[in-house]
Amino acid sequence: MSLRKFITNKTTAALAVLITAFANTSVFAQDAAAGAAAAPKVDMGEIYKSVIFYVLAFLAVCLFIAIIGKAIRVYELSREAQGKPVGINWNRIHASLFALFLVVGLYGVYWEYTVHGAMLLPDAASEHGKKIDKMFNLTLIITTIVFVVTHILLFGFSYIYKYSAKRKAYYYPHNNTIEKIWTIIPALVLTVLVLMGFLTWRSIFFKTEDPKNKPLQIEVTSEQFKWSIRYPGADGIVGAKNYKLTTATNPLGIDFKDLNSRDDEMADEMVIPVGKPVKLILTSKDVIHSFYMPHFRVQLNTVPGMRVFFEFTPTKTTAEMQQETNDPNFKYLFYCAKICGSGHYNMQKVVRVVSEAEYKTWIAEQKTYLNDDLRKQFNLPGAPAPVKSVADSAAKDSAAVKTNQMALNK
Ligand SMILES: [Cu+2]
Repeated sequence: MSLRKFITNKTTAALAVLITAFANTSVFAQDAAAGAAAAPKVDMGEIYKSVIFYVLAFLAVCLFIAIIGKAIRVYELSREAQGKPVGINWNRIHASLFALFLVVGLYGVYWEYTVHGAMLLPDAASEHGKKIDKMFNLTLIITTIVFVVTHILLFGFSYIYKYSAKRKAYYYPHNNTIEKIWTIIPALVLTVLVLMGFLTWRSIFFKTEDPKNKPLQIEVTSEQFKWSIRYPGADGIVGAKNYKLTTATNPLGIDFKDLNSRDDEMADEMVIPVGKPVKLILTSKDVIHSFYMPHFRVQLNTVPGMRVFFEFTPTKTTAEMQQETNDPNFKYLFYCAKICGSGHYNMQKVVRVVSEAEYKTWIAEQKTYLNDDLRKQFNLPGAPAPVKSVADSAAKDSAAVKTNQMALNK
């Protein structure tokens, strides 16, 4: 059997299988429809949920395309046999598809910018965030211009210079001037962008602390799958921590021997006064997480065994942002932005930016991490009655019981 015949036989066999499959499905559908008329309702929507339906639909589309292809081939072969010129000019069709792709693609760019562009975050709510937005917008403008121009040239040239029997291609292998232009211009633009990015990052990250406007320290500890927030208390300093001190009563491993730790306060949300610098101290208990505050343009990894710092100044209160976004339920949040395990999606906490007065009222209501249990554990003054006396009385009691028993045994 020749190869051609073999392939034809194979194709026929495959077609037979497909046709049988279709016939069976339609019989099945008719059965189902008949059943629906007599018996309780059969949900026809269920058929559209089955994988087999989509597999068959895909095969049907493939079959349809194959049939069209074969028909065109037969048309071309018959023209060839009759000695007529080629019926379909594929060069023209391909060139037109390039032009169509350009128009549809450019509309897609426009659609992305207008529809999805509106879904971008609102203006930055922090001082340094404005600088980041400026860099982002500048990069986006430059890359968009380059993208649009290069694609018009790419697809436009493919259309304009499609094959034509009347034209002879000009052999043009090399041009130094063009090489120089398309090497030097992108190099210059990229150098400027990288340098600007570097300087912007340096101005955000490396700041000298203003002694007159000391930042509010807030420590955030990540763990699977929650955040713990620690405020510094009246001394303004978040105290020391040691992972070896971690217990059920002291989950953050705070070292209460350090005087700075004793007044540290716990909070269920992050409340910060507007217009005041905040210094975040970020750390992790287990794996690497990523502390992410999108509205403030803050994102840093939290790394176990390391303390990472970041200083920023919020510029808009939650209330102002609610007005600006026209959403009375608007809340700032911070999230985990690194897939850290099964409960990752749930790692978020509310951030409230309030006036200085509101902040003072709120912070006065927060409880300290140091409690009676921890006072006892660290032998600190103010602990409830020492453990010793309780143990003593228990020992006395058991001694008394023993004496009684001995007396009874006699
Ligand atoms: Cu996570």
